Amino acid sequence: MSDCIFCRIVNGELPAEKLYEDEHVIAFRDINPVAAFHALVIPRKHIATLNDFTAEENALAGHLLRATANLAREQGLADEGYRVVINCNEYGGQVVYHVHAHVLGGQRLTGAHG
Ligand code: DGP
Repeated sequence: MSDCIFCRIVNGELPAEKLYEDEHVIAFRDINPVAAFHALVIPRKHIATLNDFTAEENALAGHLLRATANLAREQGLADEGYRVVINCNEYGGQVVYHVHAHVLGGQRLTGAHG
């Protein structure tokens, strides 16, 4: 989708500090970090929200989750711990409608929801 910010990052039309990419997903630093480490992991394919994954996309959903864990490990966060958040729709605080997993870490995170 040409009007989607994250599709434009996928296509290379917008810059991003990429930390990982493969055939199916890209990880890059959040432009507005709320933790010492804050990255986003997104599918290359435009899927608007967590609600929109289909059964045919089970493998992609699993790959996205595994990629978040691999990123956290590569960034040295795995042992101390980190948080993965997927905001969904308005009440969930979703702003960018291209599904993404926030990976937060590098510090002790307070409360269940930060
Ligand atoms: P959410 O509220 O879950 O939709 O979070 C969207 C996140 O996307 C928010 O933390 C800021 C980040 N973001 C928005 N636009 C850009 C951008 O152009 N580049 C990068 N790197 N991050 C962005």
